[in-house]
Amino acid sequence: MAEEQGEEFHLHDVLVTFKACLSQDNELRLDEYLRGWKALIKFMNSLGTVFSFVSTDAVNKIGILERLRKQSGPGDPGSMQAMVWAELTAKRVNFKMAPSTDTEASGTRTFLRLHRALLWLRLFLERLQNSAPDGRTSIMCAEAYKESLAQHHPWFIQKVASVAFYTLPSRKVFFEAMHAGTDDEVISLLQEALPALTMVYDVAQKFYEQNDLLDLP
Ligand code: 1Q0
Repeated sequence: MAEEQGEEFHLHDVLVTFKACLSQDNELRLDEYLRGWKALIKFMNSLGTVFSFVSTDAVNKIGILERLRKQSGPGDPGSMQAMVWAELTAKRVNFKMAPSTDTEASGTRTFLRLHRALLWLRLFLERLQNSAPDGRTSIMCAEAYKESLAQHHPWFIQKVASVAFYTLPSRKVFFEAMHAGTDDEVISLLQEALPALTMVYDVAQKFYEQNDLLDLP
């Protein structure tokens, strides 16, 4: 379990948390997953207020899942898979309509939103890890977005996001904000973090795909 170190973001926390996300039989532990997201949000907030529209939505979705975790009984294994099965059995998942309030939102569709964002993160970090010292974070971010989240966002959000990307700090500032040492040390930590993140992503993707849940409104 990653202990968050004060208010400061440490790339290492994210690595530890995502590594702890999967049990031996590939059950995805929701508490660890949400803890990983919270560390990422902390990082994003340290980059400035332009991204508050992104973090507000992500924080909201984390909150929905945390509330559901608290409501679950003592016998609940606390995995994403268990949550989805329970909701499907109770017919809590709406396949036709988006929820009009947070309390209506199923954990299944809420998790899917974070899961899609995890693909963005993975594609972005892959680019960052392979980037030259003068690489532009705004371009890396925009490309990763286009290949992932943008495909699920309406035109208006895509426009706002593309403007926000221009305000991203430089690669140098990014690396420093990760608090993981020299550039080489940041890169080797990213090299370690990416497979962990990818495994978590792949387990969820396969599960949602097998159960025909990838297009939930
Ligand atoms: C650091 C740069 C951050 C750039 C983030 C890229 C994503 C931008 C676009 C997001 C716009 C979100 C506005 C709301 C959208 C919702 O409509 C949408 C759908 O929800 P719903 O309920 O209407 O169906 N929500 C989502 O798609 C969820 C989006 C959450 C995005 C969360 C991204 C947070 C990322 C934070 C980590 C940054 C760390 C970077 C490097 C870390 C190094 C380890």
